[in-house]
Amino acid sequence: MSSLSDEQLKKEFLRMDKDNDGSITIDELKNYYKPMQEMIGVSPQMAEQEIQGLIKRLDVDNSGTISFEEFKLFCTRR
Ligand SMILES: [Ca+2]
Repeated sequence: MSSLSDEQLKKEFLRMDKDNDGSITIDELKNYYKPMQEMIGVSPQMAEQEIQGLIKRLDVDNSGTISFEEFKLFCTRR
């Protein structure tokens, strides 16, 4: 059971999907996570590594972008 509803997931997804085309690109993901990581004092190199790892896990079909389905799968998987 997931504690996040579809609606919450969608909101989170749309926050990252800056151009609202329904998929998150690597750049969009970076733009979203970099400032957060900088805020908590993660070095740019570490941040880059973490983002790359995240993309690998998120982009199940290796399309280079993250669809809402992929995002949802990632967030609801335990
Ligand atoms: Ca997008």
